[in-house]
Amino acid sequence: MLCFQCEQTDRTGEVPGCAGALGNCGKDSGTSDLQDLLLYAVKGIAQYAVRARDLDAPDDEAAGFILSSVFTTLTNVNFSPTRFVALLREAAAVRDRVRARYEEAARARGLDPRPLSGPAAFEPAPDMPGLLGQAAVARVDHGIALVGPDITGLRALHLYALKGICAYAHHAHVLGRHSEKVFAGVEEGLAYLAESPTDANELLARAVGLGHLNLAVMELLDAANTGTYGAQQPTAVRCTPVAGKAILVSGHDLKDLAAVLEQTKDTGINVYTHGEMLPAHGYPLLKAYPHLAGNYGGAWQDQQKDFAEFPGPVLMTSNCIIEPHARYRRRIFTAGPVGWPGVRHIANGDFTPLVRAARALPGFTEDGPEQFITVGFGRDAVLSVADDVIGAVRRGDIRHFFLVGGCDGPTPGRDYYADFALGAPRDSVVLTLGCAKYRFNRHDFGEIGGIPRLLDLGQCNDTYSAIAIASALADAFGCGINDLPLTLALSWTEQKAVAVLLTLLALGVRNIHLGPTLPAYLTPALVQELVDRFGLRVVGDAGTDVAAALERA
Ligand code: SF4
Ligand code: SF3
Repeated sequence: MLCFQCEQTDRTGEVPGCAGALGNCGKDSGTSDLQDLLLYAVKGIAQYAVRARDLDAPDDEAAGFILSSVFTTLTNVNFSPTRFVALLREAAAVRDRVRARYEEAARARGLDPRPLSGPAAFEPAPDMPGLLGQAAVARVDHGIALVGPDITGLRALHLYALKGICAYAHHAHVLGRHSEKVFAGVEEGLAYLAESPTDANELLARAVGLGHLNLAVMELLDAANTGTYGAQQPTAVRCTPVAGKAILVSGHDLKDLAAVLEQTKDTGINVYTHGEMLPAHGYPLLKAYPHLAGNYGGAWQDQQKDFAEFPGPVLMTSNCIIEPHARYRRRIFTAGPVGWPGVRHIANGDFTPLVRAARALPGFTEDGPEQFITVGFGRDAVLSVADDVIGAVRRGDIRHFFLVGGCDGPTPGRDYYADFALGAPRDSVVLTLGCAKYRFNRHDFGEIGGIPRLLDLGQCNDTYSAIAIASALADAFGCGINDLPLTLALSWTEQKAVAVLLTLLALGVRNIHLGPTLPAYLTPALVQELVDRFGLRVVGDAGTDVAAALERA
């Protein structure tokens, strides 16, 4: 096992990365190797898929499989080795189908179809020892002795950006939104990695290209969410319980939440959101369910305490899951890409077992004190008051915008983001998204001329809103995004944040404060490159960074 894909990775050894029997997230070595092998198999599908698509014989079902199976390998998504063995077998079958399509399309055009080598020729071993024996070739540092750490790091940057892109694209796909451009881009990116590229300049240029691809995906996801559930509206969300039976839904998947709400209609069971599900309360078609009762707990790293204390069943619809404690192991369920050994998985959208568990569990016996947080400042809501915002900037009432968001996590140094947001001057507005906001979203930031000083744009999945808002402000002021009085402080944990970072870099956004540490797979030379080209900076002292941002503006 070697895994260095997330911010929690082990940095105590000479070479960074989780390499023992267990990663810092709880992923065991066998599961990690199976994940690597699945990615290898998926690269093999992509090799044929690119060729089939070039011959006008795309297999969009295979593309959907690529999205969902890559999603399972993100940090804190799936820890179940049996799921990976099944996915490996399915990947081989999907590859065979795509290969047959390619061969048929080639012959139909009088071409001679060539069998491909590398991942495209991978055949999973029949048993677990055999599969684990195959994993060496799929390791993320495979070939490092030949190509060195810089190329290995750039390949990793690619792979992890593609993981983020696949996760976001999967969320759009389950809501019925996909595009040929996105499918083709994902397939091309994976097929490129299958060739073990060695050109650093090309790898860097392609990394920026993945940023553009992710922008297209974020736009697709925005259209999927708003097209299905309406545009987010500012909404006060109760963050204390009400008496009654209860279900807690965590992760990012709005469709699963909608299904749970529908299947608990008129049952008397209340549904609460946890972690990244909080922004769901802002969507008109979701908040229309009166039993969407409120938000419970904090960000994902608090789940062992939150879930243990919650008096009902819990559903994890996407990242981030951590090892369920005995206190709630029998009442937590997974759905979609998520898995944990021994935890009940609901694959078909029928949440009857969850509802049954809610009926059998006590629920809340009394109401908590009334407390609210406000969410729902998606692009439509913010841009509907754009004239007020622009006027406030012109009058000097708003001096600066800070976007403080991204992932939260258990590693030290993340108080930086709360200090940064809370340290922003009274004449500035703080935009936030992702789960990092739980460190400061219960604080009363007040208003500037009726405009709330804290605007929650939504999940990390709602990055398109942030980009649309920044672009609209830049247009209004007749300048570029970098010329706006806007500073970004990004917190990262997993691979979706890497995709978002590349999108921002692809858009030319400079001087992003990234932390709490930089990705371990980026060598000092690669970091220097990003600093030189994009002004990327690692977070320092929050007060100093806020002051420096104001100085630069
Ligand atoms: Fe380590 Fe992160 Fe990989 Fe888990 S996902 S094994 S914590 S690098
Ligand atoms: Fe959070 Fe996992 Fe990334 Fe969606 S829930 S931001 S870390």
